[in-house]
Amino acid sequence: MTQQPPKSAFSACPHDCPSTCALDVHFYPNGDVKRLNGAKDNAYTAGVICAKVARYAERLYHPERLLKPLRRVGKKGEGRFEEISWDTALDLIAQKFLEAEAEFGAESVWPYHYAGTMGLVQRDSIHRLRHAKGYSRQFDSFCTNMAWTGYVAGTGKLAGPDPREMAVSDQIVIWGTNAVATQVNVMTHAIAARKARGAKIIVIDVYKTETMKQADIGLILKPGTDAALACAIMHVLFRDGFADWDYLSKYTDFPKELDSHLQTRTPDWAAAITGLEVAQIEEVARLIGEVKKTFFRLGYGFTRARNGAVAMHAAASIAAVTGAWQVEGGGAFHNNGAIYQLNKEMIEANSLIDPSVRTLDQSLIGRILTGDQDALVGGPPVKAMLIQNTNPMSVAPEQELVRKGFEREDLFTVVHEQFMTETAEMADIVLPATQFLEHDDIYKGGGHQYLLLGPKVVEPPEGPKENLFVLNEIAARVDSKSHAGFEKSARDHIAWMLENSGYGTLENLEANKWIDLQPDFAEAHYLNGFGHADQKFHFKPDWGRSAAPNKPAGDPFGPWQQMPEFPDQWDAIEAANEAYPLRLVTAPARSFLNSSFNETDGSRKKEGRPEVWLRPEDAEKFGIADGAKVRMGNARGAVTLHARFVETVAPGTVISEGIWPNEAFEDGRGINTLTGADPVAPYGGAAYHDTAVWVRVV
Ligand SMILES: Nc1nc2c(c(=O)[nH]1)N[C@H]1C(S)=C(S)[C@@H](COP(=O)(O)OP(=O)(O)OC[C@H]3O[C@@H](n4cnc5c(=O)[nH]c(N)nc54)[C@H](O)[C@@H]3O)O[C@H]1N2
Ligand SMILES: Nc1nc2c(c(=O)[nH]1)N[C@H]1C(S)=C(S)[C@@H](COP(=O)(O)OP(=O)(O)OC[C@H]3O[C@@H](n4cnc5c(=O)[nH]c(N)nc54)[C@H](O)[C@@H]3O)O[C@H]1N2
Ligand code: SF4
Ligand SMILES: [Mo]
Repeated sequence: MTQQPPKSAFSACPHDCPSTCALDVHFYPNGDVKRLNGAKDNAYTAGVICAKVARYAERLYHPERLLKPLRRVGKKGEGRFEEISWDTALDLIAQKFLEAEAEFGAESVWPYHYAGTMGLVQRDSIHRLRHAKGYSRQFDSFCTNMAWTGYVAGTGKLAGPDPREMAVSDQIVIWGTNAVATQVNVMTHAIAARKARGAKIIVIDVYKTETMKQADIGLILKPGTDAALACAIMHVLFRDGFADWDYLSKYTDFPKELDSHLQTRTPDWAAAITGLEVAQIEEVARLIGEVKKTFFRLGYGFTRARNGAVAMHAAASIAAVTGAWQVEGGGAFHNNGAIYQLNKEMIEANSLIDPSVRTLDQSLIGRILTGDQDALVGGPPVKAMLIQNTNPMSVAPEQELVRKGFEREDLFTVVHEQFMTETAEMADIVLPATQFLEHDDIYKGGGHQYLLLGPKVVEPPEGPKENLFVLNEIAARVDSKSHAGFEKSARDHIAWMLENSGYGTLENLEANKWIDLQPDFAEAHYLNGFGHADQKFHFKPDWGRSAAPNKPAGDPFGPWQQMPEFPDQWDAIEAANEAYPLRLVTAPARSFLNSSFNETDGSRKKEGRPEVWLRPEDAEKFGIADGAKVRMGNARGAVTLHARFVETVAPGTVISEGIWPNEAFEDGRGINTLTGADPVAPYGGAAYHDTAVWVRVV
């Protein structure tokens, strides 16, 4: 008798989203996946997930899924491939990697990855191959650098109050995150607080997002001016007696100096910089002063600028002026990365790291592949790549260079993917990958405090293989140093990591689905002191030595010596000028997740077409009509898309939502043609929302 498939199973969302939802997977009687729901018994997910993941069956059973290894037969990027067997593919990859190593050294091979899956086994096993071979290392700079650096500069630690405490707050400030689109569960808890206790929701963004539409108060400021707003808020707090001096003297480093520094950072001063009204700033400052139980939910969006770390630090500082950190439902939360403390030796083989091997910045991939000596850190050219979990031909900045790099005939590129992305199209070998429901993995939350199991719940179609398989098979063929991690299945990896991190057994996690790692109240609210050696919150950060998580060895990046001593507006952004009169923000689209889901019809229909949104009065200056086809460009390149009039965008600002497939643009050039890769001070990162452009009628 064949076994009946289960009606439901549990899993965890693998996508790069702070919510890392706990999922219930529902099946048809034939065992096919029907629908995904949010787990009701998980206190953070609380039964709610986003629409794009709820309809995951569309992605899982997509007719265009990659099912066979492919070898390029046409020219680079032409899209002509022939099917080959896994063995042929793996042997060829090994041969090419060994050739590159023999001729140019192991550093000429660059395993390149990011966060298509956030599963710790399937995402991070690539490091094991890297370290076992001495292949080039990767500095992760797409996403978190400015945000984490700025937050940790203040708190000394990447953790904060229990995010579920939002539900018991009296006021929630959602700053620089479009939570409705990017982490829906923030809204679940914020709305619960509003329903239960009339909590006010304040949203700070550069246009009226879906999140702002749900707010009691929305502040629309010019991009890159958040630190000015934060300073003026703190000015009012000090001026009007809302500063908690008992708290300040016990828990912070230089409160008196901050107070005097802020004397001139008045609401008038900030209004001129931010484009806000003085009265708006005064009102929000007063509310923050009066309501101690204010929860600041600080997102990534407002840090994707060349002054982003300063902006994050300034915003986090507000809670230290009011002492909101002391109360339940108060404080400033960004990410919980520091609470996990996992032993990843078996996955990553960190013991095999040779510190003399160079580290390449993932955002500089365009410069690296086109031979920029600075970007190559003086080492050999990159001759071979293995790419997993990322789509750099779309998501990386400076696309014109990225394209030129991938077009190189002497570059051997392997892309392991679920779909024929624009990066896969540039490959010499394309390998088909499993999706998360088809392999085992374990996930940690960024926006919450759970460690969650995501077990394999369905069989993959014949063909696609998990990342772990590919890495272990390549390792076996390229003379790598031995490491026990190459012998383990995904389940064995999970079990080893759990047991060696003090989190019990896999069987235990299987029975409980997740582990709640929330630190106790005093620790989470820094009542025992902040994470710095002096246990204080730092208003005056040591930017040159800010110990951001994952900071590579070496000097800080960019013009860090010019960073302000105290929270302040820092004029490091790519300012508008005569040639580039508008400032572009490339905000997320609700139905895409970075470039994921932009292959599904459901998501594409919801998003429409690539557009640039701008105020009618800004459009008028350039003779642009609503709906017109326009070119938007700068010194890095230009794209073609359609204009839309939106009254509720900050003046002088244009918004383009979503990382559309390049082919959705008329001339095949995607939005990251316009964004810059220059590393942001003091710890790198790409300033995706900080771009000066012109817009013209075609
Ligand atoms: N639907 C969807 N969900 C996603 C993603 C997605 O692409 N789509 N991406 C995922 C990933 S990888 C991440 S890291 C997270 C990021 O999620 P968020 O923390 O939300 O960050 P961003 O998506 O960069 O941008 C959020 C908001 O910041 C605003 N913003 C831009 N510049 C400024 C500024 O100078 N000041 C202020 N106050 N606001 C500004 C943008 O307009 C946007 O509304 O979301 C994840 N979730
Ligand atoms: N203009 C602009 N650009 C941006 C941003 C922005 O706000 N604006 N945001 C930036 C940010 S925050 C980030 S994090 C980056 C993210 O950029 P990426 O890390 O590239 O994220 P995704 O687009 O989600 O692409 C991940 C790819 O991984 C694949 N994948 C998923 N699971 C697996 C798996 O198990 N195995 C394998 N082999 N492949 C898998 C998916 O099919 C997908 O094509 O983009 C950045 N780019
Ligand atoms: S909200 Fe984020 S974590 Fe939750 S299901 Fe959607 S993409 Fe996944
Ligand atoms: Mo991200």
